[in-house]
This record gives sequence, structure tokens and C-alpha cells, in this order.
Amino acid sequence: MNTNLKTTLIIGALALGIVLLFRSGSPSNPESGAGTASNVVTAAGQQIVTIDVNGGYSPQRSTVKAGVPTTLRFITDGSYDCSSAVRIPDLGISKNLPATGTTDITIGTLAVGTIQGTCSMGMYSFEIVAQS
Ligand SMILES: [Cu+2]
Repeated sequence: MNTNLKTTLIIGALALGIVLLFRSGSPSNPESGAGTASNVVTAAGQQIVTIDVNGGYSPQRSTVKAGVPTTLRFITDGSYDCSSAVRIPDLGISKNLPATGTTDITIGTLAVGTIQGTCSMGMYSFEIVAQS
């Protein structure tokens, strides 16, 4: 009985230690660091901007390079709110996204400046900032 209790305590302490080690290791993961990872990936001469759509747009601001072919990749996942109806008036874009899925919208090359996008009601917004 006494030995069992000791064993239980030791196993419990070890498990707690492993959990703490795991948790303290997480924030140093660069991909999960808030605000540090970019949502813009450049591959084969074009840049892909990934935007999560669900009750708004995340991130709200994306920074891209002007003059580089650009694709906006909207990710929906059970997004039944109006943010799934994307409007980018500056580019003449109006698109209804599926409730769940990946939708690429090719927008060509941007000039230096900021493009505004919104949901169909103008309630949620995002912007694409093109820099030289
Ligand atoms: Cu809306």
C-alpha cells in the first residue's frame, strides 16, 4: 500500500513534469508565435496570401510585395456568417465562398498602396498592403 502510493506519486510527478516541459516548449515554436509568422508565402514567382474567414478575416492586414503576381487564398471552415461573402471593390471582385473550403482568387500584380476588402455588408474588413 505504501509502496503503491509512492509509485503513484512518482508517476504523477513525472507526468506533471512532462506536461510542464511540453507546455513551456510551445511558445518558442516560431509557427505558433502570435503576430510573428507571415501569412504570405512566395513560390514559383507568385505570392499567396492566406486569409482565414470565420466571423471576420484573419489576419486583418496582410503585407505583400508590389509588382509580384498575387493570389488571395481564403480558407473557410464552417463559416456560415456573412464574412464568407467577400467584396473587394477596388478590384471589382465579389465572391461567395463555400461554408468550408479553400478559394483562390487571383488578383494579378498590385501597385504600391492599400486594397480594402469587406464582407457583403461592409461589417468585417481586411486590407492588403502592397509595398515596393
Ligand atoms: Cu457582414
